[in-house]
Parts: sequence; C-alpha cells; structure tokens
Amino acid sequence: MTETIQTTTTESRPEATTYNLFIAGEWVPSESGRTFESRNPADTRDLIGHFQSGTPADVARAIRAADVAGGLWRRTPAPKRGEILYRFGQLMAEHKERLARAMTREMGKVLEEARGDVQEGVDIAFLMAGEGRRMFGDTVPSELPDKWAMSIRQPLGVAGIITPWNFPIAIPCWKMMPALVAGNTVVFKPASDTPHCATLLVELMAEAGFPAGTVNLVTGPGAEVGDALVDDPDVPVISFTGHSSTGKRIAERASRRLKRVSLELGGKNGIVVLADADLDLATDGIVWSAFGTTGQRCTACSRVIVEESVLDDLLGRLERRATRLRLGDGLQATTDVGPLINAEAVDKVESYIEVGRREGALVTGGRRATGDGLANGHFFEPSIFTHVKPMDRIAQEEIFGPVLSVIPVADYPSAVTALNQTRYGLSSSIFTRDVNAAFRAMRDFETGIVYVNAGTIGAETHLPFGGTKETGNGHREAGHAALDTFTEWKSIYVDFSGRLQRAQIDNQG
Ligand code: UN1
Repeated sequence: MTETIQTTTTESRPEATTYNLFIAGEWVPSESGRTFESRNPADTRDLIGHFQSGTPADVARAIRAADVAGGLWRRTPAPKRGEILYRFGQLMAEHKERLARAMTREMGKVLEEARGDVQEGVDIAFLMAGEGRRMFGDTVPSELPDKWAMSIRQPLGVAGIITPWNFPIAIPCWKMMPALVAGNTVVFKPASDTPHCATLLVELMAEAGFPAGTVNLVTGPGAEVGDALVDDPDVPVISFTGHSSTGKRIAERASRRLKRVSLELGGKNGIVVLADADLDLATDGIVWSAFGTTGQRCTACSRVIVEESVLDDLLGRLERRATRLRLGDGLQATTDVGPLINAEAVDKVESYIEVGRREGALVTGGRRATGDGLANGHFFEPSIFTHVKPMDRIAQEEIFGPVLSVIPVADYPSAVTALNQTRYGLSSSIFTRDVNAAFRAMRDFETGIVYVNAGTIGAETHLPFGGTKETGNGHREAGHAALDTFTEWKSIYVDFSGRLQRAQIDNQG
C-alpha cells in the first residue's frame, strides 16, 4: 500500500473544505502550511477535500498531548473508559450511512461493503467496551502461606496507530479501541488515500467524550509522520497494517528502541476446492473473496487450488460469474465492483497481468476498464488466470487487485503443499463435503484464519485476526488477543505473613 501525496496550496481550490489535524482536543493546521488532496477513485474529478501535510513537529506536539492526557486516562477506571467506547460505538451506528457513503466516495468500495466496514468498527467498539469490565489477569495460589499472587494488565503509554486505506474505519477502530480501553492514549496516522474517513472517525470520537489529548490525528506522508512516530522514544508501541516492505522497515527502526510493534501485512490467500465440493457454493465464495472490495483486502482470495477432475467445471462457473460483474461507482446500487484505490494500483495490476500472460492462461479480464462512466476512475476488469503453477510469480506475490490465479492439483496432499507454499499466512479456506478432509485442512493449513465452506474474507471481530509467516510478527488484532499488543503484564505478590518468606527456599523440606 504505497501512498502518493499531492502537495498543493489550500488557496488553489477554495471550493473544497480544508480539514485540520486534531491535537490536544483542538482542530489545528499543520505547521507546514501545506495540504494534500483526497479524490474519489471512481471519478477523480471529484475533490473530497484538502488535508494537512503533517510534519515531525506536528507529530511531536501530538505525542506530547497524548503523553499529558495519559496521566489521567490511565487512572480512569477501565469500566468508565469502556463507557466512552460504548458511546462511540453507538454514535458510529447512528452515523453509519453517512460514514459509509463518505467511505465509498473516498476509497471506492461498494456501499454495502462500506456499511460492513463501519459495522466492523461498531462491533469492535462494543467488544472492547466490554473489556473495560473484564481485562482478565490471573489470580493464582502462592507457593508460600499467607501470600497472595496475581497479574494485571497495564497500559504502555502513547500508541502510534498507522493504518491503511482499504478498511478506513474498521482497522483504525481495531487498533484504537483496545489501545484506549486498556488506558493508552493514541496518535493516529491514517493512510493518505483516506484522510476524510479518518477525520470523520475522530470527530465522532471527540463527540463520544474521549478526553482532550487521548486521541490525536496527524495526517500526512508516511516518510514524515509515520517515521516520526516510529522513531519517537515516547511512543512505546506501534500498530501498523499495510505493505510488507513498510512493515519490515518499521520493525527495523522501532527495534532500535526496543519498541513493541504489531504488524499486519500481506496475504496470498488460497481457497482449496476438492472434487466433492458443492461447486455453486465454492463459486460464490471464490467470487466474493477474489473480487469483493476489488480484491483489495489483506484477506482477499488470489489463489484457487482445485482438484483437476473439477477444474473445467469450476472454471466455467467462475468465468460466467466474473464476466457478469458490473463495474462502477460504488454509490450506485447496480455496481458490484468499485475502482482500485489510485492510478499506481492500476499500473501495478496491469503489470501483473503481463506476468500472468507469460505464466498461465488468461480466462477473462486483463484490461483497464474505461467504458460508460468509468473513464475518470481507476477501474480494472476482474481477471482470472488458469494453469498457474504454485511457484509462479502471480501465485506468490501480493497483487492487491482483482486478479485470481487458478492452480490445478492432483489431490489433497498436493493441494496442501501448494496452499502452504507461500511466504504469507493470513487466511485460507477449503470447500469439501468430507468432514475428515475439513478437519485435516483445519490442522494442515498454515494460516492464522481458516474457513470451511466459506471464502477467505469476513473475519468477525471477537476472534483473533492475523497471520503466520511474513503476514505479521506474531501479534493478533481483534478478540481479547488485541489487548496483548497494548498492555504490559505486571505480576504482584502480597505477603501478609508478617515475616520474610523466601520463594523457592523456605517452602522446601
Ligand atoms: C484487511 O483486509 O486488512 O476478514 C482486513 C475480512 C475483514 C477485515 C479485512 N473483516 O475480510
């Protein structure tokens, strides 16, 4: 997920609103005096607004504000913090339609999916609000008499939250809700393709009653704003979702200060279709997972691994369905597939189509789409290649667009080998009617998420979300596992014996 920042002066387009940073509870301009534009990817003539091009000095101000606010916030009882999360979730639910429409306009996903994205934000807000009354630690017996032993979670401090454009409401909520309920304060740096969604989100957070300084928003280039967050000694934890190369760079920089870093990176998710599968159901799952959100999900299916005996049958169904998908502006009810995020994304997808033509056989798609109403947007046809081999580049590299590779295999063991032969490990799925095969897959698939008889997308917020191998660095978002990123364990021993008792010594013999 690379980003392009267009620098312009605020004066050049007086008709569009200029939005500010949010620091210490105030909407303020960047000290840079520069802004960048956000435009509608379905029609780039539609200018959404001008956003502040933040700098390291802005980030330093935001971190200071977060640090100061943290003093009181971490001492606020967690159930009280949770109540603000509930209010925020409620506000998001009330504003769902407005947020969803703004999202479709800014990043292109079809309205129904944008509503789902907002809903995912509501879900995690409510889930984490409940954590305010749980946040379990352990209370265990001590090995010594008259002694109490327990562990509690403590906040880390200021959390740096760096988020992508593809889930512009859900992912910031996945990160900020656990961070905040646990007593951390946040500095939020959203992707430069979706600053408007981030602004709307933070407006609602302020309205919900998060105290000044607990949530700060700094828009601007990753190289300035993101790096400043990663390098600052007063930000002990960074949570990042995005491109693997950026994630690795963040991890390297942050490791110099021994920071905690939670990374959610690439995927090359596969669906295995066995010969006994319900092929109609499999087709539904594959089309939804490969072309939903225009293939721009970390969880998107980009590989189908199918037993040879049903290859032609499945391929015929996939082709029929893919060619019928209607491209267009996601705000129109007739649209199935929206645009890609920006011109760079279209170039990237197109370059992989060339790679695919050399490696496999193109079944459908393969071109930029410029038909009626599409000429001013970043549209690309849903594309399918067949006869792809597991180690081909299009079966290995994350394209992040509507490109699906079909890989024929002889049997289940070769399907498992092909599925796992990737550097990523986020999501996977199997379609089969054989319960034994389903359980084998649950065991054998080397991914953080496994689906049976469903596509690879659509994780729910109350189970851990994340992947193995180069998809991340072992952390998980969502579920109560999300608290692990944003808390530090403290073990507490209380000796009420009135005498010195030495562990491991005085209880022996
Ligand atoms: C992502 O693409 O980074 O499981 C997140 C899903 C969504 C989240 C995707 N709930 O597809």
